[in-house]
Amino acid sequence: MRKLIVSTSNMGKLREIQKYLASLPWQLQLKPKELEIEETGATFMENACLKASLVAKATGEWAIADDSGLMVDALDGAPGLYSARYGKTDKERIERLLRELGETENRKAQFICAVAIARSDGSIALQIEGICHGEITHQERGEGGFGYDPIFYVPTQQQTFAEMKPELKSKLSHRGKAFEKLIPQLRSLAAIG
Ligand code: ITT
Repeated sequence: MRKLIVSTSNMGKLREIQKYLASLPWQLQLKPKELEIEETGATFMENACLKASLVAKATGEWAIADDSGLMVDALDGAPGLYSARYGKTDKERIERLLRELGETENRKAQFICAVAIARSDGSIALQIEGICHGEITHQERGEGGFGYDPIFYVPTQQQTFAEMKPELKSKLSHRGKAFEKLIPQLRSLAAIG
């Protein structure tokens, strides 16, 4: 079975990625801890490609990476590419976002997820993006998920990501949309061997 290194340090992301790829004939392995990749790209996709490519080259195996972030309309797209660097912990990041948004009426936001898969030589084999539209709540709601999930509300479900059953978030989320497109392509790649 071909190995696929998951290039992430985010355990919430890892859990979700493992579920999406569970039925595929790839043996997943977490990237070595000491491999830290600086996210110097100008877009989510550039960062996903960087993370996949450098880990593939360093390990000599195929690698998958996900670069994601929350873009809030009233904050001109912030925190965006800096979503992970917006504070030191999930709690700090959420508090900062709610503070900066204050009582602003326009709460519209999008979660973006860019996924890239690199071959063992670092070249990119697949790249795909998913988007989920929603709104930022006034306070945290729900206990599930990770990251900004307690403040990302999906109007069609009347729930935040953190209030949803994991299966529902998996389907609707930015990551879910990206993997929905990625899985058939990844299946073909695995079949080619
Ligand atoms: P990597 O090692 O994979 O880079 P990271 O946490 O640094 O992990 P990103 O650079 O992609 O990941 O930053 C994304 C930020 O957005 C980070 O704070 C995540 O916790 C958050 N995030 C990403 N996907 C999310 C989701 O589905 N729900 C809530 N928050 C999410």
